[in-house]
Amino acid sequence: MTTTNGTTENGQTDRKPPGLPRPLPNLEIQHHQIFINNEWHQSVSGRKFPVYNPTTGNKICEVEEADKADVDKAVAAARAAFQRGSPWRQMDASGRGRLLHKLADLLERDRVVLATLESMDTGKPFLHSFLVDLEGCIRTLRYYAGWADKIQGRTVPVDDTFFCFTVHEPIGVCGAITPWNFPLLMVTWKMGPALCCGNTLVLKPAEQTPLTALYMGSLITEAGFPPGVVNIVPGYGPTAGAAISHHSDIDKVAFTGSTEVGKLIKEAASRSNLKRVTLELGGKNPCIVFADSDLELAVECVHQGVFFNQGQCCTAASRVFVEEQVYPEFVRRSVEHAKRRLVGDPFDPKTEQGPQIDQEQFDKIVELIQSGKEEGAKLECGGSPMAGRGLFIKPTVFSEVTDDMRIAKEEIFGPVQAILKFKSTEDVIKRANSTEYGLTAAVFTGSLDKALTVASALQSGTVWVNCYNALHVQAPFGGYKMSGNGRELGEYALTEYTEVKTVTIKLSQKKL
Ligand code: NAD
Ligand code: NW8
Repeated sequence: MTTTNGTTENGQTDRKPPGLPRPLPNLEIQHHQIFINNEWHQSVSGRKFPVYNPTTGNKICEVEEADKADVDKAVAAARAAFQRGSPWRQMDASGRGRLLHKLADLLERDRVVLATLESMDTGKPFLHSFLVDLEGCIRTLRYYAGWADKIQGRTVPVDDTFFCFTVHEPIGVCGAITPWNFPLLMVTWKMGPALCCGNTLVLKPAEQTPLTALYMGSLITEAGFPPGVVNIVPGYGPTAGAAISHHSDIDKVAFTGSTEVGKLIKEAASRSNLKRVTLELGGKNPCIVFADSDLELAVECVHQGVFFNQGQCCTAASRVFVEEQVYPEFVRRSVEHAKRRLVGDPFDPKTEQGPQIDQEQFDKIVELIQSGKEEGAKLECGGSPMAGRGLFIKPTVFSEVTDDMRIAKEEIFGPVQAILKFKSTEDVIKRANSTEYGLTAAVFTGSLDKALTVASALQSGTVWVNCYNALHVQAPFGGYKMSGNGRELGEYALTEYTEVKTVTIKLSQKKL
């Protein structure tokens, strides 16, 4: 097998230049059952659910459908694996790091398989799966592998009749509920920190896209994780997902998805056992383009920012505010970019945009495009599905968008760019902040002063300056306001997967 750097597995240099990775044709689906205790299980109910390829509409396979009874089995396995004295709890911290590195090695080995599966399941271009999603997955696992033996408590100076120290302990059994837009990447954002801190995991992937998470099950076993440390329960949200959020023997749940479901998760946590909750929800992310910016850079970044992953990103650049002097030029160039965007077969290396994930999302996007037309935004290009092509939607640009329009307020999660105009910095800051969301924002300017002023004023978990989607595994990611609670990635994520124990020892003060 050839690796990405153009060497073969035994280290010899390949004769051919590395070139582009190629997807695997006719890939057979090997893993479609429930993964508990490093074994594959059928569902307790005997039910299965279908998984579709959004590009063709064809059924890929059926997957065993987990429900509450299966979640109970998975939680019991995760609890047993977390017991004091278990192999996982006895393992030294560096051992956890070695296992995570081994898992990353296996993802590298099977990178083409996983990228092919991800593209079959989501419709995202294969090269994006390979170069963005899998790259992010591998980096995330390696980064948290490195943390495993560097998680330390402190000694705390209290008065000198005590000795006081803290221990950062794993929380226990962690639930993870992940979305369909970055199926495997979101699994690693939860699995990496959960496992490096010594927790055990019950993971429910999105029902639309469970295949890469299930494949990970086989790699978890192969890497040598003890049984029960990772358990994977494919199934629907209101059944398997709710069983996790309501479970009284799950100590923490991490969720990525819609704000609506995020609220249900927190409510379920409070009604059951007050499990810790981290949420990564949506955004209506403002991008502010000043007249003094490098306009071509801004146009290109914002274009990728809104259209990347078929527009299905929590970070999507969905409100673009452009300063009035450059507004017409920005719109003109953005339309040019959108018209040039290649929509088609995700397995064609030239393709930049595939289909939307499913009929429900497709209908929601088409309805929001319609609302934009009716509310008086100017349709510059696109504005409709690709005729006769199922779930494909043309890259769509609206100009003359105003703050009250639905396309300026609601998360569209589709290939729709809304361009608004602004006059003054004070005005645009207010407008950018007037939303319940606060996930990401971007500023394009040549002025350091403007960049820092706006970055400081925006209520947003991330602010990008002269760049977009610049995610790094070392840097925390998460939302202000209703975009979420807590942070993923970076050192900050470790605090979401540990409890702090304070141990205070009274010194006898006897003369020795
Ligand atoms: P969703 O929130 O319903 O799904 C995300 C995950 O939550 C899935 O695993 C799902 O099975 C699970 N889930 C659903 N209902 C649940 C419940 N009652 N209890 C526990 N878990 C439950 O998202 P969706 O319906 O697939 O998409 C709807 C909208 O959500 C999108 O249009 C988009 O605006 C937003 N979204 C955001 C992200 C993100 O990355 N922040 C990802 C996907 C979708
Ligand atoms: C984790 C993720 C990344 C990474 C690189 C490039 C473009 C878009 C995304 C992205 C570790 C290292 C790198 C992206 C990923 C997820 C979301 C939105 C954008 N991630 N990337 Cl939700």
